[in-house]
Formats: sequence, C-alpha cells, structure tokens
Amino acid sequence: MNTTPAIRSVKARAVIAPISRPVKNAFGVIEAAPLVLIDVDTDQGVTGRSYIFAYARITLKPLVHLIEEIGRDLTGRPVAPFDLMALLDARFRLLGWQGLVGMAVSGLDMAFWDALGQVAGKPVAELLGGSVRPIRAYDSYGVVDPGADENDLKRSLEQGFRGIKIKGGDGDVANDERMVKGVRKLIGPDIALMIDFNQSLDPAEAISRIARLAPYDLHWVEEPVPQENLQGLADVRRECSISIQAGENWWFPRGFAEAIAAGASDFIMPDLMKVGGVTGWMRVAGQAEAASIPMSSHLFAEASAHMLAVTPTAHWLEVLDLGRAVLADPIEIVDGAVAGRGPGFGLVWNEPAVAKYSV
Ligand code: SMN
Ligand code: MG
Repeated sequence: MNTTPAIRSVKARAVIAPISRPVKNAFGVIEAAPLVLIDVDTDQGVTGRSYIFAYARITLKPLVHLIEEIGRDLTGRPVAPFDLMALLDARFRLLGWQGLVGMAVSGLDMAFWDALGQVAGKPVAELLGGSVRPIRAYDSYGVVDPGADENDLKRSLEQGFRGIKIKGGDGDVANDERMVKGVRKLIGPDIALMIDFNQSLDPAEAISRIARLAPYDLHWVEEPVPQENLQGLADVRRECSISIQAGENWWFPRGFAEAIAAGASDFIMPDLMKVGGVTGWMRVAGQAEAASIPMSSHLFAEASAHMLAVTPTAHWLEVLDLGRAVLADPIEIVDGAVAGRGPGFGLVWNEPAVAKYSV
C-alpha cells in the first residue's frame, strides 16, 4: 500500500514563455507569459509539478523566492493538502493571502495534488473521485480585428471549439460593437460568443455598453466592472439581459462566498492560482453546486480539465494556452474539448525550452 509522501524540497523557476498570439486587453497587451514553474520533490521519488502565471515580469523573482521559502518551511511534512492548507492559513492569517502569497500557496497546493496523483498512478480527477473526460472548451482571444484575425477565428472553429471569447473595453462602445458584430458574422449564430471587459468599466457605462451589444447574442459579459465592486456587479447583472461572468480575481473560497451572497454574478470562473489550488477549487465547486451557479475555469487548462471533471455545475473550460511552450506534452483540442492527462496533472517540463526561456 502507498503511504503519504513527504516533502523533500521545493524548487521554483522563472520563465517568459512565448504564446501563440498576443492578448490585447483594456489595459495593454500581454505578449508572452511570465510563468513560475514549481517542482515539489518528495521522498517517494515523485516530483509534484505545477505552474503559475505571474502576470508581469516584475513579480517573477519575488514569487520564486516566496515559493521556495514557504517550501523550505514545509520540508519533511506529509503531502496532505488539507492539513497543509490549514497550516498555511494559520501562518498567513495576520498577513492575509491576497496577492503573491495566495498565488504561491495555490501553486504549491496544485503541485501537492500532482504528487499525490503520481504516487497513486492516477489522474487528479480520479483521485478526487471522478474520471477523466473531455471538457467542452472555448478559445480565448484578446481584442480581435475580425478582418485581420479571420484565419485564426476560422481555425478555432475547425478545431471544433463551440465558444469564442474576445476582449472589449480598449476603446469606445462603437469599437466594441464593430468587433462583436464582425466576429458574430464570421462565426455564425450557433457558436457561443463571450466578451471580457477585464474590470475596465464603471457600472453605468457597463449597463449602456451591454445594451448596445445585446443584439449579438452574447453568452456572457465578463468582469464588466472592478472585481471588488460586488454591489456594482450585482447592479449591472440586474439591469442587463446578458449573463454576467466573474471570479478570476476572487481570492480563495471566502471571496466566492462573499460574491455569491452579494448576487454578483450569474456564472463563476475561479482561477486555480487565486482560489487556493485544488483544495480551494473543491470548496468553491461545493458553493457553486449549492447555489446552482454554472462554473467555468480561468487559464491553466491542463489542471482545470481535471477540476471541471469533478465540478457538479461544470460549464466551460477556458483555453488560453500559456504553458504550451514549456510543456513536453501540451493540451490537445479534440472536437473543441480538452481531457485531463495523468498521472497527476500530466505536467512534464520541456527542459530545453525551459532553459531557453528562463530568466
Ligand atoms: C485574462 C487574464 C489574464 C491573462 C490573459 C487573459 C482574461 C481571461 O481575463 O479571462 O482569460
Ligand atoms: Mg477574464
């Protein structure tokens, strides 16, 4: 019988990984992905792996340091994610864990579960009592130009994607409308179309913009207003005919409890790196089931495909492939869906690429 592995050491490495297309958004353009790759070495010969997205180059080194320092503190402890989360909650209670600490803890939690999966020889979805299955995915774009990006959009449809997300808010409403109208025409009436404002509007502006976009049958409007303005989100939701989506910037299960209590959103989409990893995700999945809220993922398609397989109200998997350049076995889109790989999360580094993109 397998015994619980113990943590031997934790290593974190920073890379800037190229991505297949830039992600233009209301606040700028993401040209490449600053990632921190985490390796948790255990006493049973397996290494738990995960990666997190630092958003900016400037946060890479602090995250590497934090992850390795927290890891040093945990050396010798059993890989028991529930217990480790309680321990870290206590350790960071006075500091609070919104921000880099929460990202580090979430990344470590994902690597712990990956290690457990490897020890058991099972995908994480199975470890959690479910099974690996294809999860319906949407292809996630930045701001698009329906003319210049026509070939990319057609390729998404050829890959079988049944949903496309684009970003708005980098110009005025006429700009958004031109883009939405052009994309809708290109993809036809049967593909779900979502628009993401990345928190760039105030509630009054959001309400009037969403009304202008209503004729184009949007599946959801994402983060129309700043994520902490739960009341504003609830107001927009009440005034608009289109479903509201949010959650990528809510922290840990408590953040979701507050948002759900405020009636902030029709749909939720936790980010594994901000929700507390696998451990945090499962607690939010319970909240979503209890409140009958459809739940999607944010980034991290490799791990999220496992998580949505054990989420009672699973909705859509986001494909915005940040990890591809540094993974030996990146995700595969089959008929517009992605299935989790095992054992663990099936993450294997492409070491020559990691060396090439390391910073
Ligand atoms: C997003 C966030 C961070 C990086 C890329 C894209 C976006 C999304 O908000 O929903 O994918
Ligand atoms: Mg978003």
